[in-house]
Amino acid sequence: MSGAPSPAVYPLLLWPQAASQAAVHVDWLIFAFTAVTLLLTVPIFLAITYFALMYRSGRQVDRGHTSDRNVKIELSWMLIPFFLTLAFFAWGAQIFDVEKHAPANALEIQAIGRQWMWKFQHPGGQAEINDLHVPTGQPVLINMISQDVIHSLYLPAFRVQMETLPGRYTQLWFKAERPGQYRLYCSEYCGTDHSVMDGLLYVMSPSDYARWLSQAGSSQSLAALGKRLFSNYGCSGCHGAGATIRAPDLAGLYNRPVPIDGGGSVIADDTYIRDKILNPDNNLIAGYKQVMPSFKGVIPEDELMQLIAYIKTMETSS
Ligand code: HEC
Ligand SMILES: [Cu+2]
Repeated sequence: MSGAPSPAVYPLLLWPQAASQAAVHVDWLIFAFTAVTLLLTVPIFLAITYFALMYRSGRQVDRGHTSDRNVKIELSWMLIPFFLTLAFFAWGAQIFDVEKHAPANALEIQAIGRQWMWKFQHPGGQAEINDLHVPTGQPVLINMISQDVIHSLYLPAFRVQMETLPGRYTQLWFKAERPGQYRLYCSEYCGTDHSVMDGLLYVMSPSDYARWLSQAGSSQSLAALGKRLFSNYGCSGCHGAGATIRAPDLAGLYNRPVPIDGGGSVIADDTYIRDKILNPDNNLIAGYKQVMPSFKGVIPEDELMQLIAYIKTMETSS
């Protein structure tokens, strides 16, 4: 692969080259904020030094002071820095907002952090440990969770970082511009081997990525794997067609509001569905008797992601 320097050559890159447009924006924000901070602090330090020398004890100078106040000057030194820093708030909030909303056409990759490794699953069912392959030119959304303690997925070349939490899905997204190899890290201290919880991010042209997928060894897509689990774990016995137990139809469930027993509703997102499988007693659904067994300690995180991938594909029958 060409382009980016091999990580082995630069073990510690303090400011790795930006590998996406978004990363360039973040860099501009950092540059500009550093410049403004210097603009606001350097003159003060210089003035302090100057006055300390000028009025040091024993020096013959005029130490009388006037009682004149200049309201304009006093207002200006309060209001100018105030509005300058407020502008940075707006700028930062705008970048934050973009980072929070992945484009709809994003390629969704599932990630699991655990002591001490990363596991990634592609929509086609390909899985990899610590390393991650992605294509250029397409937004990549990483949906992640932790299997134990808090970790954090950090992609310095893209200036993005997100905590992985036990029990809740979090996301980050980026759009790679140039093929190359970049580093990925866990950036949340997570125990003895935290320092080796890292890997390589391979950014490939779409055709190279397609070739990589085809030889990465997967017989079935994530959703197809989930479909098999759905019958293996007996879900289909209650939720499938022809079930004798009255259980909700999961078709079209994803991202829809679910009415909750006792009023209100919750959106059936990934975290809700996962929680329902592990703790069915939470959020009882209005109009149903709770007979679903808990699958806590039974279904591991990677299979939960496969089940959810399958539930997402279930279309309404009507
Ligand atoms: C013994 C029957 C039974 C089995 C087995 C079962 N469920 Fe359920 N499930 C239910 C019932 C009944 C409800 C609705 C009551 C409740 O929990 O509020 C439900 C609710 C759900 C919901 C929430 C549905 C909604 O409309 O919000 C999801 C998601 C779900 N189950 C998934 C699964 C999965 C995945 C499996 C297999 C790992 C599974 N269930 C196994 C009976 C079952
Ligand atoms: Cu970690």
